[in-house]
Amino acid sequence: MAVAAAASKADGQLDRRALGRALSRIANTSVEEALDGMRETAGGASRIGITGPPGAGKSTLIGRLARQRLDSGAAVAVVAIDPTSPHTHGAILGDRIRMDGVADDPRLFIRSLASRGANDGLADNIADVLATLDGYPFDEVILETVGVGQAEYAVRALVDTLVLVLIPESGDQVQAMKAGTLEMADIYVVNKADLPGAERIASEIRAVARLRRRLTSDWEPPVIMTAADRPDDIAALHDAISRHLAFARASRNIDEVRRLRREYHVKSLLMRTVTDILAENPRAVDCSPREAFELVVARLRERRR
Ligand SMILES: Nc1nc2c(ncn2[C@@H]2O[C@H](COP(=O)(O)OP(=O)(O)OP(=O)(O)O)[C@@H](O)[C@H]2O)c(=O)[nH]1
Ligand SMILES: [Mg+2]
Repeated sequence: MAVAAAASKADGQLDRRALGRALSRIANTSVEEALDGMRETAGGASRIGITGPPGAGKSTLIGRLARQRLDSGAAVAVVAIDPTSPHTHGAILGDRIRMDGVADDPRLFIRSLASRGANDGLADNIADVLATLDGYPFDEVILETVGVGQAEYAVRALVDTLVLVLIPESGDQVQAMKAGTLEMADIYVVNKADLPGAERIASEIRAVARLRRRLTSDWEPPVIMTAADRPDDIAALHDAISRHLAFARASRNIDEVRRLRREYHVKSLLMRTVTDILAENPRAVDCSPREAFELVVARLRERRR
């Protein structure tokens, strides 16, 4: 089983203060410093992405899920990317999880990141953060991201199992998403299933899931209806995640996975650098795109000397 196989990691002592310091350093570091401090580690935790529209109940679900995964023996890190665009509902993740009484568990680590800079809805240093976590004895990293659209493409490359959380009001979104993002998820959740309309949206998603099965014929993404206060629902999601992690571990090409993650990492480091260069040279774009491009490339070269 996914969790049992990795359970030995939970025995390793988690140096929370060292990890906290390392993550704070990353938040304030330049790309050059990030590169200098980077070590590639073998292994690394299983990564579970939980994504969906604002206010879908992702944090609440993660709080419940974390409890189950800790109980099954895993040491768990939760990273939540808070969108900078303001929306008012919901407490911050830490508070929500604390309410569930899991935050005191020594095998749980929680960190929120501002979704600064990145053009894909994630945080521009998320790859650095995940690489840092790989150096600590976690069995699993749960990544919460907001969004329906751009963010899913990015997060897909970074996680082993992608859970898409929708709610009964997401009907129009399901229609709009059919072409792309919806097909990327490994597990669908219709959350707030205590509200009316949950069954209708679940059957719409099932139709998409069946289509995907016809295309790939390996994993049939389950559609799970959940309500935060129904423990059986959370258990069903927990089991589906464990099954998918085991499936992914058995079927994926680990070298290819690493290559894709490295590609994402390099691209995000480059994007940060180019963004810095443009910020330092605001007049750089007062010319043709070609001239602006040449200027940025020249500045990039200077930085590497
Ligand atoms: N009816 C109902 N409400 C829920 C359920 N789960 C969460 N909520 C409520 O939905 C609101 C948003 O919950 P969050 O867990 O903060 O949602 P989120 O998706 O993490 O929100 P953002 O991170 O802000 O995008 C809160 O008021 C929750 O109490 C549920 O199963 N049923
Ligand atoms: Mg949240």
